Amino acid sequence: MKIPRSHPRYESLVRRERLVQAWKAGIVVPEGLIAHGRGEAWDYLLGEETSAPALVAERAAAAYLLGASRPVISVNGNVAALAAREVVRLAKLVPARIEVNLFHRSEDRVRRIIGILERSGAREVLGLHPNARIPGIESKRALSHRDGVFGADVVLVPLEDGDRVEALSRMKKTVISIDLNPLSRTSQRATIPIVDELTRAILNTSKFVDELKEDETEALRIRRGYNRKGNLGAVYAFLGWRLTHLRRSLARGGIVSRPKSRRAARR
Ligand code: PTJ
Repeated sequence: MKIPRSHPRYESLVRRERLVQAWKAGIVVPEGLIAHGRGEAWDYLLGEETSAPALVAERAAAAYLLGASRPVISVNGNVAALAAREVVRLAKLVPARIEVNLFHRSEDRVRRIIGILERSGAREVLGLHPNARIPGIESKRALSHRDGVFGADVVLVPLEDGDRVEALSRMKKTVISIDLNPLSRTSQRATIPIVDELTRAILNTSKFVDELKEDETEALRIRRGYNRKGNLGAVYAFLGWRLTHLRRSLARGGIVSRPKSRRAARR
């Protein structure tokens, strides 16, 4: 489907269309489309832009990725469909390995997702021949590689399920999550929960990696100073502020939530 650039929700529609195409190509599962809808609903509430607390978490994520001995980025169907190029760029910057781990795993899907990542510039993507299992997980997402998530000290897990985050935390790994739902078990259990939209979160984290790469002292200071409880509390406070703001706009007779793209189109 051709989406007109002038459409007030152009970017959101492009993302949806990408997911639908990826579903047709056997990369995204139908459950991934539902998951995306949930994410979009939270993004509406959060104002469809990166909040200040999310930026703090993204900076901390960059500092932890740079301080890692074996950093790994885990990729699933939705992530490959929406942010393959961005993930590959981040992996090269750190540098980190990429592993495909799927909840609805089939060898065919793993192969297709590796293909997308390779076409985006990735090399030696793991996932096809797992040689380990994350203890305590029943799903196929437990399947992993010793050089990948299983052996990592810092793992970035975008659009994750809470089970694996808990299991990875039990293995004493530093778990960085990206999930727009601040109430999910993933956000509750991750060492560094990033409550932001996937593409924005990866781009911001890459920017911080670029900045901090040359400043090990600052990266260390950020790692020492990061406070997950305080940061997640700030996300809730931001959400509370947003809802109050929306209620006031409504009381004044305004439009309650005006998407950014519409504002941009009017300029
Ligand atoms: O490709 P597979 O087989 O590994 O399956 C992938 C999905 C996403 C289907 C699987 O991991 C899944 O079922 O995930 P959940 O449990 O639905 O969790 C996904 C979380 O990601 C939800 O809390 C959503 O709010 C959030 N989310 C969805 N889209 C985005 C998002 N967060 C940030 N950015 C998004 N674009």
